[in-house]
Amino acid sequence: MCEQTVSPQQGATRIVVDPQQSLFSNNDHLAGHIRKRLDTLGIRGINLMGSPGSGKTALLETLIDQYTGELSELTVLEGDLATNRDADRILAKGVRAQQITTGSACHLSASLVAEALIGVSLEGVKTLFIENVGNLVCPSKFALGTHLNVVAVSIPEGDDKPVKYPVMIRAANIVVLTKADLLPHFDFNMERCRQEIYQINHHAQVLVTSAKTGEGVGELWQVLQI
Ligand SMILES: Nc1nc2c(ncn2[C@@H]2O[C@H](COP(=O)(O)OP(=O)(O)OP(=O)(O)O)[C@@H](O)[C@H]2O)c(=O)[nH]1
Ligand SMILES: [Mg+2]
Repeated sequence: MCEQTVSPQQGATRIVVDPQQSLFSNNDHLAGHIRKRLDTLGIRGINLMGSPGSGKTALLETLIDQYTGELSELTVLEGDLATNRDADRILAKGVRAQQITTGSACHLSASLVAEALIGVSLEGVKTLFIENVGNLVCPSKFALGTHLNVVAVSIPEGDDKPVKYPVMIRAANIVVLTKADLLPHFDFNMERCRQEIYQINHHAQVLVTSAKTGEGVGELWQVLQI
């Protein structure tokens, strides 16, 4: 919130800025520019979020494996606090990738994405994936200019994670329940989990995938391309 006051004696204007509100509005403004650029180029931007280790990079690797078009149509920005490991995994699949290392920040921001995009050729690209920093709260607050928010929740994390971290579920267009091959080893109540996601966000689509077996990944591609 930005409050403006005028002192009658001095005619001075005092502007009081709420730093958090200002941070979000600056971020939203820049995200709007990124969105316009993606729209102009005909690129679909996807912000992939989820806890550390929920299987985001593995899901991207499997999406790449199952992509039926040219790999040059895909580009990935990888967000992590440290290391280029996730970008290296994507590059090893033959897809352009750029790592963004945030140092201590627990989420990506529109400015980090805009900066990373300076170094990336978007020619011929149809889909831009942005893997956010592993975190089930903070990334949901920062728009990146993408068209879809995809949230990965893995079976081993437990079926209560959506209801315990509703802020992220509220931001999701698609919730992907990952590591389905591990279902036999965990007490994961799929039906209750789906219902709780629906209660938090009845617009979110819920898909179940496994990067190990490839289950559900073709269906995810269909939903991403609509
Ligand atoms: N069994 C099984 N293991 C998986 C699956 N997907 C990912 N894993 C394993 O889960 C671990 C984490 O996977 P990543 O893809 O690195 O997870 P991430 O969400 O990208 O992790 P961060 O980038 O560190 O947040 C690795 O040991 C993967 O092999 C899956 O579908 N099935
Ligand atoms: Mg990763």
